Amino acid sequence: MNTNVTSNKFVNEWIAEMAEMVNPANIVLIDGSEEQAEALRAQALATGELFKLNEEKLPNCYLHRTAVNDVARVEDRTFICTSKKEDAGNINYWMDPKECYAKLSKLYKGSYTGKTMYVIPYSMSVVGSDFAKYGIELTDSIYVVLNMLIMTRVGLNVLEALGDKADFIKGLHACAQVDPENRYICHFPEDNTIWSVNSAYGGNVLLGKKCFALRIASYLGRKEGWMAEHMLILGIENPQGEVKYISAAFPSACGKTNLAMLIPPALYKNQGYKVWCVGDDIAWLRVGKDGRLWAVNPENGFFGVAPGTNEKSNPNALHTAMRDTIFTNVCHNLEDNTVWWEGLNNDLPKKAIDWTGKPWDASKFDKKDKSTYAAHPNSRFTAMAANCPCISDKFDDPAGVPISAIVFGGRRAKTAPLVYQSTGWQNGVFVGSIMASETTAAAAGAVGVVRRDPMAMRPFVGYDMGDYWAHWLKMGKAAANAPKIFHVNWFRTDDEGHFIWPGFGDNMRVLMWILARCEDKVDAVSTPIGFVPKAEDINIEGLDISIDTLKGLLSVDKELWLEDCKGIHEFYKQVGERVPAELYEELAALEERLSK
Ligand code: GTP
Ligand code: SPV
Ligand code: MN
Repeated sequence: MNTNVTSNKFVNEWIAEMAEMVNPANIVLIDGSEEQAEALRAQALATGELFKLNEEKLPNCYLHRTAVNDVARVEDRTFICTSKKEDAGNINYWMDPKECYAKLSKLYKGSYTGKTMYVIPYSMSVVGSDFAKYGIELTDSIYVVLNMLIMTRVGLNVLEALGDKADFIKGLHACAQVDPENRYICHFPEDNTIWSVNSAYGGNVLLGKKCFALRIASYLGRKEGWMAEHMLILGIENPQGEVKYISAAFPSACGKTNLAMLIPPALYKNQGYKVWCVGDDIAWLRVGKDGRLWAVNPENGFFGVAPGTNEKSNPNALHTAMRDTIFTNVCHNLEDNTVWWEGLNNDLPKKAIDWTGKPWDASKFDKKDKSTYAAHPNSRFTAMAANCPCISDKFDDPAGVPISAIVFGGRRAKTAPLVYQSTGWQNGVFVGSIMASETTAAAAGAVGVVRRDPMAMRPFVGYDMGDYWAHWLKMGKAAANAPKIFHVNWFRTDDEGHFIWPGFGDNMRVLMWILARCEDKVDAVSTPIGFVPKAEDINIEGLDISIDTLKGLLSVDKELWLEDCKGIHEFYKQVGERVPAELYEELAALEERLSK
């Protein structure tokens, strides 16, 4: 078999080595052309890997179902394989690289027999830009190829840009038996290598995304002096046409895609405000010559949560996903060969197939019982950024956008107020390090349990968490005009468990306060945790909530916070010896202010 599929000898040698292990029937280089993609789609339709949806209503859209046991990232099967265990740290799962290669080699052995090896050359960020990093993913899955074609920049120009260098991330994926007991997502940051086996789902197998653009990239960023973060990027344009950019880190399924594409409430829209989406999941940030942090979205598409997406909550995402989209694990509406999910609308399809492939009985649907749902709670759409009605004109700008504010946030039923501002970079890093959130369906395991998720990066830091915080502190010193750091919580609930804040588009009201703070246009109340808005400075015109409700949302309960501090101590202890002293100082100072 000819393994010389490129003109780069390092790439070819690696392909030959991997091919010898997995034993493909043939090797196909993905060139990024529409003809090749169309032929692959036809093949996937013939085998039932994809279903073609209604061409009139959903042009060029497809449905895919994964195995029932393969519907989310698997954090306890995700490993960082550094030669020294302490470099992966206490929060990551670690395996010795040699042992891991040996173990996984057995699982890969012969796994492509009778199948094609697809070679996907892709770039994270604009090809040839300062931010760009290149990867090659080998996979036996057409679904993975078609998703990567949407999510990353794929094509022969990537190989041209790579030239004869060995500077690329080597990704090997095999579906194998999709066996959950032998599922492994392993990262070898010292070797620029990712090995994924026995899964065919999203974040486990689209190796450019979490594996490369966060875990490997965070490792590289520390080494090279930049940052890879689990952040959306959006621009707010004022009526004078000036755009200010905000990046925000929320844990998985906590509202990044929604915030990134928000529609301004009438009160702002009527004045001429506009919101532009640069990215919905990942940001790479570098210090610019002006001392500001400049960010790009290294991806080329959105892998968004379907449930809850509707004409009211996120019309931009819905419109983005109306063409050229691959839907995964949503409900197949047989009435008109379209798709449906919980929270799309109230028209439960009468004739439908649920996400597991079985006929769905709408009469048994019970909102309180997830087992009656038609779509999986972590069902997703893979859609092109270029199809997004509010995509920023800076999306393809190789320089990225300058960030005015960094926003952290999570799902907290009680403790965290609607918004607060840190007192400076170091305190802001502390605020990020103590983030906590209720777990969601985006990862396998229990849902709704509060856990620490610093910077929304707990599952995605490719090295020791303490070192990661130290890197954040260092970046603040390197950036003379670093962004201001804030924290938000859209998810406070009342005694019946209902969300108090309306959320979605109305979150812009909070972003406007954040920008006003960045421009020193509004003052604030100093509290033990940081600066909180005066209630009258959050515009609630046209909303159904009173100023007293808003005051409640902004309140800081010292007892709850002191209780939370215990959890922070525990977490810092777990992170271990490399927690920077500055963060312990911040924690002690916080406790002192709370106890006064
Ligand atoms: P990942 O792609 O997993 O990283 O998720 P994400 O952070 O992009 O989350 P996404 O925007 O897809 O939102 C996840 C869920 O949270 C959806 O079901 C949304 O409907 C819901 N959600 C998003 N924003 C808000 C909000 O402001 N308020 C409330 N109550 N729910 C929200
Ligand atoms: C997340 O879980 O944060 C996602 C989806 O964005 S996945 O690509 O599966 O990681
Ligand atoms: Mn994400």
